[in-house]
Amino acid sequence: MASLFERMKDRLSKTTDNFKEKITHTLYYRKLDDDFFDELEENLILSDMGIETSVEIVDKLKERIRQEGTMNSDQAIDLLKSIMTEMVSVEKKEMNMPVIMMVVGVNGVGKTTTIAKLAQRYMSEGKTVMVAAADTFRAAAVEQLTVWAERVGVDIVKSHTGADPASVIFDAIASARAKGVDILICDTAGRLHNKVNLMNELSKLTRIIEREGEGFDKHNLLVVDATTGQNALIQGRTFNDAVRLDGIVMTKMDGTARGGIVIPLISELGVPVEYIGIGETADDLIPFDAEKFIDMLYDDGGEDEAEAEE
Ligand SMILES: Nc1nc2c(ncn2[C@@H]2O[C@H](COP(=O)(O)OP(=O)(O)O)[C@@H](O)[C@H]2O)c(=O)[nH]1
Ligand SMILES: [Mg+2]
Repeated sequence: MASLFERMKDRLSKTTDNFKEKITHTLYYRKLDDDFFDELEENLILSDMGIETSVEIVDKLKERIRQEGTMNSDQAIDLLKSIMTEMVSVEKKEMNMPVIMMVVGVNGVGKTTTIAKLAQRYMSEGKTVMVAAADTFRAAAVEQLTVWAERVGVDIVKSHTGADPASVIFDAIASARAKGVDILICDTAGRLHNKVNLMNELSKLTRIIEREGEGFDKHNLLVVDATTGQNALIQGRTFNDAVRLDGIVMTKMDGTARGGIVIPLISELGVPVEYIGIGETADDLIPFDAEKFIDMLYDDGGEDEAEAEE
C-alpha cells in the first residue's frame, strides 16, 4: 500500500500541478521587473490565493528583495516560498480531554462525512468518542450520521427530525459525561439563510455547550469544501465572525485544482487547517501540515524518502 505521503501527493496533484504551472514554471529565469511582479500577483490570484493574500504576498516579496538586495528570479521564488510558509504557520490548538467539538459549515461541504472520519481517527488513537446528531433540520441528516456511526463503530445520541438541536446537544453532553467519553463530536445544520440567523443559531448552541459542558474543553471546527474556491474563504470569514473557530477541515482536496485556497484561509483568519479530506471513505482524512503543503507546491518531484512514512 502506498504511504500516506504518497497518497496525499497523488490526491493533491491537481492543485500542486496548477501551482507549478502558474508560478514556478512560468517565473523561473525571468527579469525581476514590474511585469514579473504583475504576473506573479495575477497568477497567485488564479491559484486561488485570494486577492488580499496575493497582494500581501507580492508586497512582502518586494520588501524583502529591497532589504536583501539584487537577486535573480530563482532566488526570488525561494523567498516567495519562505514568505508563504511564514504566512501559513499558525499553531494548532491543543485539545485537553474531555472535549466537546462543534462542527460547523454550510450544507454539502462534508461535515457529516468528516465527523465519521474524525471519530474513526480519534478511536484509532485510543480515545473514546461519541457523536451527536444535532443537524435535525434535514430529514436525511440524522439517518446519514447513524449509518456512519454504525460503520465506524461509534456511539450516537440523536432525536427525531425537527427536534431542537440544543436539546440533542444537552442530552449528548449528559450522556458523554455519564460514560466518561473523551471526545463528543456534534454535527450541526448548515443553514445559512443570512448572517444574523447563523449567529443566533450558533450562539444558542455555544451557550448550551458552555452552560452544560463544564469540565470539557471546547473545540469548534469549521468544514469547508476546496472545490468551491473563493466561496470557502467567504464562508470562513462569515463563520469566523459568528463563532470562535479553533480549526478548519478542508474537504474534497482530491480531484480539485483549487486547493491553494487553504493558504488565504489560514493567513486571513489566523486559524489553522487541521485536516484535509481526500476522498469519501472514513480513511480519507489526513492531518494537514502547512509547511509540507508549501513544500509540495514548489517541489519538482524529488521527494525525501525519510518523510514518506508517517
Ligand atoms: N471527494 C470527496 N468527497 C467528499 C469529501 N468529504 C465529503 N465528501 C462528499 O461530499 C458530500 C456531502 O457530504 P456530507 O458529509 O453529507 O456534507 P454535509 O452536508 O456538510 O454534512 C457527500 O457525497 C460526501 O461523500 C472529500 O474529502 N472528498
Ligand atoms: Mg450533514
